[in-house]
Amino acid sequence: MGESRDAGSDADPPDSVVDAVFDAVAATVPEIRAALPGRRVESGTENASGESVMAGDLYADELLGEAITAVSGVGSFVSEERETAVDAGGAVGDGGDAYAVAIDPLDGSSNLRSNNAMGTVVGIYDAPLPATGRDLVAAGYVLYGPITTMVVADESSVREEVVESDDDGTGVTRTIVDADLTLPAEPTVYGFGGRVPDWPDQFTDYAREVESELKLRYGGAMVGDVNQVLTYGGVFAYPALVDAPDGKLRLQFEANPIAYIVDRAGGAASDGDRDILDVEPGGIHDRVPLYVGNEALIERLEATLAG
Ligand code: AHM
Ligand code: MG
Repeated sequence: MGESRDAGSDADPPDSVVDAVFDAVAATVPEIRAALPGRRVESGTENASGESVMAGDLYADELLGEAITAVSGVGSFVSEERETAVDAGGAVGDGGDAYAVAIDPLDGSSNLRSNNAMGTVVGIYDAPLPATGRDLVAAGYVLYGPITTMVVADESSVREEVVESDDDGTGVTRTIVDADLTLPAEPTVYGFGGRVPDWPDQFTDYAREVESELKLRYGGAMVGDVNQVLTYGGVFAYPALVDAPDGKLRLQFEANPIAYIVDRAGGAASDGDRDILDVEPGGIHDRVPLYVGNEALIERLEATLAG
């Protein structure tokens, strides 16, 4: 086990805005976990992407929104579950010294009903949103699995922490279990989203090759599936579909932060044609195909799609 510290304690002030944001996110973990059993149903509303929102999505969004906008140095906050950005005070980008934070509060929330893994995704941008992945200064995710872990990537490192509630219920303790998270050189697993009949032919060709080499591990939550790739090596994709050429996942909240993390861990991420981090966004809720994992597998994917 590595070093541990209490998140958000007054005695241990964060070194930076980035640290403070991840302290705030980690501090919500016990409340989010505790609230989920009663929130496994649809809320009856749709989000900006036209998807049905679960009660758990709304609760996580509310809690994380409050915690993150309270961080000094966060100037703007935007979530997959909100139409528009929240002004949190402080100018972001040129002339300003505040950051914009984008989150997917509960990634893979359709897994709530079946009690499978889910996550929270966080991107911290040094530019107003929508922005490119090159504007990220840090990104991370929480994985609500049998244990709760948080992976945090910034300029200097990618680390994995275990997040546990303190015995007295006053906060959480974060213990670094891997201070230098690196994608294994030898790939082992793959997981691809969408229905096979909806895949374009070139992607089906690629999938046929990959499935003859690697083992299928797909759980239906990007955070869980990418965490398997980071742990065992391999490739995750939510591809372009014949009737949805931009795929399903959102650039600001999902693809950019995951691309940043995997890139920093020694892997690569593509939209099928170029590095995800170079994709120019149109709007906050833009979707993008995502292919992410070991560099050789992503290069082969791009070559196969190019025909
Ligand atoms: P969500 O953020 O609304 O939960 O949607 C994103 C999730 C991803 O976690 C996952 O990769 C994908 O949707 C799975 O979609 P599907 O259920 O269509 O396979
Ligand atoms: Mg999501």
